[in-house]
Amino acid sequence: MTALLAGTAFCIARGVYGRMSPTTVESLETFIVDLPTTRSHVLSMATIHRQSVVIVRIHCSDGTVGTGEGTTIGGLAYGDESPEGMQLAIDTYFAPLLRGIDATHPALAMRHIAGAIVGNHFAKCAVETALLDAAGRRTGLPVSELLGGRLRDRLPVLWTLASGDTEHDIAEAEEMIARRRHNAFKLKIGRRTMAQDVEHVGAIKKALGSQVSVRVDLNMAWSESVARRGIAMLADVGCDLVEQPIDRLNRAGMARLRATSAIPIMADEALRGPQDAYDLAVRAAADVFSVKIAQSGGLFAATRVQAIADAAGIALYGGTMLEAGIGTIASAHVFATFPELAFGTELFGPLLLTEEILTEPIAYNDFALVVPDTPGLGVTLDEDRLGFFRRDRVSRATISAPGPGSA
Ligand code: MUC
Ligand code: MG
Repeated sequence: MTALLAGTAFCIARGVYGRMSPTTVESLETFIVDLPTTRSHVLSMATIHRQSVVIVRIHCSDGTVGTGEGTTIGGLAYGDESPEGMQLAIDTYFAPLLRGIDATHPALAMRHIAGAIVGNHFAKCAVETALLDAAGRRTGLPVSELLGGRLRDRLPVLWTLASGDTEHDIAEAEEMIARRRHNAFKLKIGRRTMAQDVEHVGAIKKALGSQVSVRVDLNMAWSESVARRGIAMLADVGCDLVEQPIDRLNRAGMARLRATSAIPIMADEALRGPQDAYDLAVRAAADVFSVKIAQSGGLFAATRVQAIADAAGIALYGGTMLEAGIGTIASAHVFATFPELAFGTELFGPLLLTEEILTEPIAYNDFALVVPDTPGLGVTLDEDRLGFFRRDRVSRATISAPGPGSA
């Protein structure tokens, strides 16, 4: 392992044994891009009007460049890593560990990182994505094939209704159905009283009809006792699934709610990687796992969460942190390897943003996302758009432009 990481490797080249220089990581580049959302997105713990996306680029000695993304929701309102914190962690702690190491073994490189850095799941995911993108571009393989092999080319994608207004949500859903973009909807609730929320869900379900799946996400807003009554009432108005109704640490409570619920309970915030997946499975605390690559600690870790769910008979759903194009496609490559995806995905992040940062937008049609089959992630950033939306654009311009009175 040391030899593999050390910058040279003993290998077979053109049938002759010899020492040759491997491809190494030369440098890492990070910057934050602030992208407005198409409307305010109201969650129980935050209302967002923009997404702040950390872009990571890994430059390798063979000229290959891999790209990753680190994105969260509402600064520090959802998780314990902020965009600014991710950038600082990558620049200060990840970059020195990665510079000069063999870039052709992403899993080994990430093991090296794991040995020196605890937690920081979102930052790890961004770096791992960039390493896998570079490896895919170098070998000519899509990331889904590097992860073990894709089983599907299309992923069903639902839409989240979170405008904060029932009539607006109904109109938005009807438009999505008419455009054949989404035919399942997740409603963000937990801000209002439980009775108001149930009424909101019931009105939307009634307007959309029995063919359309309506689910809810509480983002941990309820106590266990409110959840016990609320889940029963949601089931009565035709809701299909309840996501993370109570605090992520109250796993015994999740198990109690699940034992009596008529509709499936999904774990989201409670699921921060394979160990949580195992514990939730042992406690029978969830019917469904929302797998998120960043929350899991990376793409490889997300596939391990899937394996645990599979062994425990837990259904799967492909979750999002409302990532832009890079994070969304990285997630899509992972979910394309899942044998079972009973509840589809919510990979609509780029569609909630006013700005496209890819040269070719992700293809969405007939209620699904099309997973690219070209090398690496299969998407390319639009440098002009990035240049415009980079957070450091103004400060860089200020620094380089001579000010009034300067010589
Ligand atoms: C979450 O908690 O699931 C996913 C979709 C959405 O609207 O918010 C995210 C976060
Ligand atoms: Mg959720």
